[in-house]
Amino acid sequence: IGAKKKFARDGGKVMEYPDDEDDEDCLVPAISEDTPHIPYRPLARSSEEVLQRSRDYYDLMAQRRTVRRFSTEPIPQEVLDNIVKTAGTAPSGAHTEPWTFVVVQDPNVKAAIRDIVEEEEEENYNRRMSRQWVTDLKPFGTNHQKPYISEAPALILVFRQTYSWRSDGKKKMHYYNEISVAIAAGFLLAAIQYCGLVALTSTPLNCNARLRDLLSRPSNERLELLLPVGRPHKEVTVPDIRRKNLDQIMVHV
Ligand code: IYR
Repeated sequence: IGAKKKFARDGGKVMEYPDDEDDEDCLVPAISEDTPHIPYRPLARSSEEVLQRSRDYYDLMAQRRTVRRFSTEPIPQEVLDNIVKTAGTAPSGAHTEPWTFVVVQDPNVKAAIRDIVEEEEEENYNRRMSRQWVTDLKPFGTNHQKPYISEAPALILVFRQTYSWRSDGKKKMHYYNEISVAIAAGFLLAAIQYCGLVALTSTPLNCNARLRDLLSRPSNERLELLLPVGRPHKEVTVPDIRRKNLDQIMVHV
Protein backbone atom coordinates (compact mmCIF):
# COMPACT_ATOMS: atom_id res chain seq x y z
CA ILE A 1 0.00 0.00 0.00
CA GLY A 2 1.48 3.32 -1.02
CA ALA A 3 1.91 6.04 1.62
CA LYS A 4 -1.38 7.84 1.90
CA LYS A 5 -1.56 11.51 2.60
CA LYS A 6 -4.40 13.57 3.99
CA PHE A 7 -5.16 17.03 2.82
CA ALA A 8 -7.28 19.75 4.30
CA ARG A 9 -8.19 22.87 2.44
CA ASP A 10 -8.05 26.19 4.24
CA GLY A 11 -9.23 28.84 1.82
CA GLY A 12 -6.98 28.50 -1.21
CA LYS A 13 -4.25 26.83 0.83
CA VAL A 14 -3.82 23.07 0.84
CA MET A 15 -2.51 21.75 4.15
CA GLU A 16 -0.79 18.40 4.01
CA TYR A 17 -0.69 15.95 6.90
CA PRO A 18 1.04 12.58 6.93
CA ASP A 19 -1.12 9.49 6.89
CA ASP A 20 -1.71 8.30 10.42
CA GLU A 21 -4.12 5.41 9.87
CA ASP A 22 -1.54 2.81 10.90
CA ASP A 23 -1.13 4.58 14.24
CA GLU A 24 -4.83 4.73 15.08
CA ASP A 25 -4.37 2.77 18.34
CA CYS A 26 -1.30 4.61 19.59
CA LEU A 27 -2.11 8.24 18.78
CA VAL A 28 -0.53 10.42 21.44
CA PRO A 29 -0.73 14.22 21.45
CA ALA A 30 2.58 16.06 21.02
CA ILE A 31 1.89 17.83 24.32
CA SER A 32 0.72 15.67 27.27
CA GLU A 33 -3.01 15.04 27.39
CA ASP A 34 -2.70 15.49 31.18
CA THR A 35 -1.59 19.12 30.81
CA PRO A 36 -3.60 20.88 33.54
CA HIS A 37 -5.58 24.02 32.86
CA ILE A 38 -4.65 26.68 35.42
CA PRO A 39 -6.26 30.04 36.30
CA TYR A 40 -5.15 33.01 34.19
CA ARG A 41 -5.67 36.40 35.82
CA PRO A 42 -4.00 39.13 33.76
CA LEU A 43 -3.85 42.60 35.31
CA ALA A 44 -7.30 44.19 35.04
CA ARG A 45 -7.01 47.76 33.68
CA SER A 46 -9.60 50.52 33.89
CA SER A 47 -11.34 51.66 30.70
CA GLU A 48 -9.43 54.96 30.88
CA GLU A 49 -6.17 53.10 31.10
CA VAL A 50 -7.11 50.87 28.16
CA LEU A 51 -7.93 53.94 26.07
CA GLN A 52 -4.73 55.74 27.04
CA ARG A 53 -2.58 52.69 26.37
CA SER A 54 -4.20 52.15 22.95
CA ARG A 55 -3.22 55.72 22.03
CA ASP A 56 0.26 55.45 23.46
CA TYR A 57 1.01 52.17 21.73
CA TYR A 58 -0.24 53.48 18.40
CA ASP A 59 1.94 56.59 18.79
CA LEU A 60 4.96 54.42 19.51
CA MET A 61 4.40 52.03 16.61
CA ALA A 62 3.55 54.83 14.17
CA GLN A 63 7.11 56.11 14.71
CA ARG A 64 8.61 52.85 13.39
CA ARG A 65 10.45 53.15 10.10
CA THR A 66 12.62 50.75 8.19
CA VAL A 67 16.13 52.16 8.05
CA ARG A 68 18.97 51.16 5.76
CA ARG A 69 21.89 52.81 7.57
CA PHE A 70 23.00 51.82 11.06
CA SER A 71 25.42 53.02 13.71
CA THR A 72 28.01 50.34 14.48
CA GLU A 73 27.46 50.79 18.25
CA PRO A 74 27.02 47.34 19.79
CA ILE A 75 23.77 46.23 21.42
CA PRO A 76 24.05 44.72 24.92
CA GLN A 77 23.51 40.96 24.87
CA GLU A 78 20.64 41.18 27.34
CA VAL A 79 18.71 43.50 25.01
CA LEU A 80 19.04 40.96 22.20
CA ASP A 81 18.02 38.17 24.58
CA ASN A 82 14.93 40.10 25.68
CA ILE A 83 13.70 41.01 22.20
CA VAL A 84 14.09 37.41 21.04
CA LYS A 85 12.34 36.18 24.20
CA THR A 86 9.50 38.58 23.36
CA ALA A 87 9.25 37.16 19.82
CA GLY A 88 9.08 33.71 21.41
CA THR A 89 5.93 34.68 23.32
CA ALA A 90 3.94 34.70 20.06
CA PRO A 91 1.03 32.29 19.68
CA SER A 92 1.64 29.28 17.43
CA GLY A 93 -0.38 26.42 15.98
CA ALA A 94 -0.87 23.77 18.72
CA HIS A 95 1.86 25.58 20.69
CA THR A 96 4.55 24.19 18.39
CA GLU A 97 6.70 27.37 18.54
CA PRO A 98 8.03 26.77 15.01
CA TRP A 99 10.81 29.37 15.01
CA THR A 100 14.55 29.74 15.43
CA PHE A 101 16.16 33.17 15.77
CA VAL A 102 19.83 33.19 14.80
CA VAL A 103 21.54 36.26 16.28
CA VAL A 104 24.80 37.13 14.55
CA GLN A 105 27.29 39.60 16.03
CA ASP A 106 30.57 38.05 14.82
CA PRO A 107 31.98 40.41 12.14
CA ASN A 108 33.35 37.50 10.10
CA VAL A 109 29.97 35.77 9.97
CA LYS A 110 28.26 39.06 9.12
CA ALA A 111 30.75 39.53 6.25
CA ALA A 112 30.08 36.00 4.99
CA ILE A 113 26.31 36.63 5.11
CA ARG A 114 26.78 39.92 3.26
CA ASP A 115 28.82 38.22 0.52
CA ILE A 116 26.10 35.62 -0.05
CA VAL A 117 23.23 38.14 0.00
CA GLU A 118 25.01 40.60 -2.33
CA GLU A 119 25.87 37.85 -4.80
CA GLU A 120 22.28 36.57 -4.91
CA GLU A 121 20.76 40.07 -4.93
CA GLU A 122 22.90 41.03 -7.93
CA GLU A 123 21.33 38.10 -9.76
CA ASN A 124 17.89 39.07 -8.37
CA TYR A 125 18.05 42.71 -9.52
CA ASN A 126 19.58 41.84 -12.89
CA ARG A 127 17.64 38.73 -13.83
CA ARG A 128 15.22 37.15 -11.31
CA MET A 129 12.99 40.11 -10.42
CA SER A 130 10.62 41.47 -13.06
CA ARG A 131 11.35 44.89 -14.57
CA GLN A 132 8.15 46.17 -12.95
CA TRP A 133 9.36 44.92 -9.54
CA VAL A 134 12.73 46.66 -9.88
CA THR A 135 10.90 49.81 -11.02
CA ASP A 136 8.54 49.69 -8.02
CA LEU A 137 11.58 49.65 -5.71
CA LYS A 138 13.15 52.80 -7.21
CA PRO A 139 11.65 55.19 -4.56
CA PHE A 140 13.32 53.12 -1.84
CA GLY A 141 16.77 53.41 -3.38
CA THR A 142 17.62 49.75 -2.85
CA ASN A 143 20.09 47.80 -4.94
CA HIS A 144 22.22 44.67 -4.62
CA GLN A 145 24.72 46.36 -2.31
CA LYS A 146 24.02 45.66 1.36
CA PRO A 147 26.55 47.57 3.53
CA TYR A 148 24.07 47.49 6.43
CA ILE A 149 24.63 43.76 6.82
CA SER A 150 28.17 44.38 8.06
CA GLU A 151 27.46 47.78 9.70
CA ALA A 152 24.54 46.85 11.93
CA PRO A 153 25.79 45.51 15.29
CA ALA A 154 23.46 42.52 15.15
CA LEU A 155 21.60 40.51 12.55
CA ILE A 156 18.59 38.45 13.56
CA LEU A 157 17.79 35.73 11.04
CA VAL A 158 14.30 34.33 11.49
CA PHE A 159 13.98 30.69 10.48
CA ARG A 160 10.68 28.85 10.13
CA GLN A 161 10.62 25.20 11.23
CA THR A 162 8.33 23.40 8.80
CA TYR A 163 8.18 20.40 11.21
CA SER A 164 10.29 18.97 14.00
CA TRP A 165 10.80 15.70 15.87
CA ARG A 166 9.11 14.62 19.07
CA SER A 167 11.06 13.01 21.90
CA ASP A 168 9.38 9.67 21.02
CA GLY A 169 10.94 9.90 17.55
CA LYS A 170 7.71 10.70 15.70
CA LYS A 171 7.50 13.62 13.34
CA LYS A 172 5.98 16.64 15.05
CA MET A 173 3.58 18.55 12.81
CA HIS A 174 3.94 22.31 12.84
CA TYR A 175 0.42 23.43 12.00
CA TYR A 176 0.10 26.96 10.62
CA ASN A 177 3.86 27.43 10.83
CA GLU A 178 3.86 30.25 8.27
CA ILE A 179 1.42 32.52 10.06
CA SER A 180 2.92 31.56 13.45
CA VAL A 181 6.37 32.77 12.37
CA ALA A 182 4.87 35.87 10.75
CA ILE A 183 3.20 36.76 14.06
CA ALA A 184 6.46 36.15 15.97
CA ALA A 185 8.27 38.42 13.51
CA GLY A 186 5.68 41.12 14.25
CA PHE A 187 6.30 40.73 17.97
CA LEU A 188 10.05 41.01 17.31
CA LEU A 189 9.68 44.23 15.31
CA ALA A 190 7.40 45.68 18.00
CA ALA A 191 9.92 44.77 20.73
CA ILE A 192 12.73 46.41 18.74
CA GLN A 193 10.63 49.55 18.37
CA TYR A 194 9.59 49.59 22.02
CA CYS A 195 13.16 49.46 23.32
CA GLY A 196 14.25 52.28 21.00
CA LEU A 197 16.24 50.41 18.37
CA VAL A 198 15.65 50.20 14.62
CA ALA A 199 15.62 47.38 12.10
CA LEU A 200 15.43 46.64 8.40
CA THR A 201 12.80 44.03 7.53
CA SER A 202 14.61 42.23 4.72
CA THR A 203 13.65 39.07 2.88
CA PRO A 204 16.71 37.94 0.93
CA LEU A 205 15.49 36.19 -2.21
CA ASN A 206 17.13 32.87 -3.12
CA CYS A 207 19.50 32.90 -0.12
CA ASN A 208 17.80 30.21 1.95
CA ALA A 209 20.02 27.20 1.25
CA ARG A 210 23.33 29.07 1.38
CA LEU A 211 22.54 30.95 4.61
CA ARG A 212 21.07 27.83 6.20
CA ASP A 213 24.30 25.97 5.45
CA LEU A 214 26.52 28.84 6.60
CA LEU A 215 24.66 29.01 9.91
CA SER A 216 24.42 25.20 10.27
CA ARG A 217 20.64 25.17 10.42
CA PRO A 218 18.86 21.87 9.67
CA SER A 219 16.91 21.16 6.49
CA ASN A 220 13.51 21.45 8.23
CA GLU A 221 14.17 25.18 8.67
CA ARG A 222 13.62 27.90 6.07
CA LEU A 223 14.96 31.43 6.25
CA GLU A 224 12.07 33.91 6.34
CA LEU A 225 13.64 37.21 7.38
CA LEU A 226 17.03 38.83 7.89
CA LEU A 227 16.79 41.77 10.30
CA PRO A 228 19.77 44.04 10.78
CA VAL A 229 19.14 45.62 14.21
CA GLY A 230 20.81 48.51 15.98
CA ARG A 231 20.72 52.25 16.44
CA PRO A 232 20.13 54.41 13.37
CA HIS A 233 23.12 56.04 11.65
CA LYS A 234 23.13 59.72 12.64
CA GLU A 235 22.63 60.79 9.01
CA VAL A 236 19.93 58.27 8.15
CA THR A 237 17.06 59.37 5.91
CA VAL A 238 13.84 57.56 5.04
CA PRO A 239 11.48 58.01 2.10
CA ASP A 240 8.63 60.44 2.78
CA ILE A 241 5.83 57.91 2.41
CA ARG A 242 2.48 57.89 4.22
CA ARG A 243 0.44 55.11 5.72
CA LYS A 244 -3.14 54.45 4.71
CA ASN A 245 -5.79 56.14 6.85
CA LEU A 246 -8.03 54.13 9.15
CA ASP A 247 -10.97 54.39 6.75
CA GLN A 248 -8.82 52.80 4.04
CA ILE A 249 -7.87 49.77 6.13
CA MET A 250 -10.90 49.25 8.39
CA VAL A 251 -14.37 48.11 7.47
CA HIS A 252 -17.23 48.21 9.96
CA VAL A 253 -19.85 45.50 9.86
N1 IYR B 1 15.22 41.70 -1.54
C1 IYR B 1 15.73 42.80 -2.33
C2 IYR B 1 14.65 43.53 -3.06
C3 IYR B 1 13.60 44.20 -2.26
C4 IYR B 1 12.28 43.80 -2.41
C5 IYR B 1 11.28 44.45 -1.76
I1 IYR B 1 9.37 43.88 -2.10
C6 IYR B 1 11.55 45.52 -0.89
O1 IYR B 1 10.51 46.16 -0.23
C7 IYR B 1 12.86 45.94 -0.74
C8 IYR B 1 13.87 45.26 -1.43
C9 IYR B 1 16.61 43.73 -1.47
O2 IYR B 1 16.72 43.52 -0.25
O3 IYR B 1 17.19 44.66 -2.00
